Amino acid sequence: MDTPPPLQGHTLAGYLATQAKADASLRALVLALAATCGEISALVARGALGDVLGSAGAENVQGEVQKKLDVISNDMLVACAEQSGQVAAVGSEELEDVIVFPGGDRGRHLLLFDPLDGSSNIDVNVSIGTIFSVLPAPTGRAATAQDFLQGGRSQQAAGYTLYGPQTVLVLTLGEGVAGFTLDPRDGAWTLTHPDLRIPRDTREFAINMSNQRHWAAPVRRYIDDALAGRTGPRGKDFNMRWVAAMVADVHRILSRGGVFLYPWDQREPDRPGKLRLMYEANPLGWVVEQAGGAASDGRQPILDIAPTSLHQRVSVVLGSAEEVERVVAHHHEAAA
Ligand code: AFP
Repeated sequence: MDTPPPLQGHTLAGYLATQAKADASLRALVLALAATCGEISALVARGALGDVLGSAGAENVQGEVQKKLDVISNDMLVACAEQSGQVAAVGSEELEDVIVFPGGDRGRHLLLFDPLDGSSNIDVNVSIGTIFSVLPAPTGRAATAQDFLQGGRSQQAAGYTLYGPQTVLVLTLGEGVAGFTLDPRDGAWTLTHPDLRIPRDTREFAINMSNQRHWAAPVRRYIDDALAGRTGPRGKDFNMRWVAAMVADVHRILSRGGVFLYPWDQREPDRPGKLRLMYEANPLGWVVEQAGGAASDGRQPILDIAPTSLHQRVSVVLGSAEEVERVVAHHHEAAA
């Protein structure tokens, strides 16, 4: 029998204690976030029994109809951040403006989150998740909305919880990616995946094919070549998966490889993409890079993008490095 990696079986707190990049403040924040995500997981699991399904009857800043669980989980994460004492201010996909906490010059971190990613899956009992990103807060003064506009490489911690058949927390602190499984009996997180790695090549892609006619030429070319299979230019058959919750598609890619695309399309030419840079692309892009994969907007690494606004959207290609590089090459050739 193989010897298990040394940290397997650690609690989340035990794991954090071994991480040189996590100081006491960051450790306390990650533990607080994990505890709240455990509570969200319990609500998700109760579903109709907990009266948490259905619409909240309002729209968020993105113009999307909010689900009850979007609102509940958003409020829980805001409260978690404030009560942790480690956070100066939060930004959420569900909130138009950032919230600066009273005494917002003391918290060491800024927290960004998508409280419930994949909202359209909630009422049909399909996987959803919470995505978070931690950035450094300014010191000696209160945080402002402008302080959130830091590139993805400034992140101090990032990850997600996936509420699926099991609830898992996937975390990076900038030295690899670790996965923890929640025990719903006692709310404990145990390290079950000490070193998640994405294989460089794959035969699986994830994209919403119903948008095919709207894509730009480089994306069409990539998907056409994959669909041509063994007798086409790629010389191999591809499989396709699409969960409509990025967090679940990314988790599959972390588990067995694959490439995920949500590209720009011509329906709204002025909009760079559908996904949000600060709440989705940056945290998941960093997780993917830390697991040996790549994350790009088709031209440059997601993490190199200098944000200009909190709710900025972006085109996303991420996952197995060879496939991402191929999509990027198609974009560069088309631009030449
Ligand atoms: P919601 O959280 O608003 O449902 O959006 C989920 C998401 O941003 C991302 O998680 C999915 O990959 C993508 O949208 C699905 O989009 P389509 O519904 O256009 O396939």
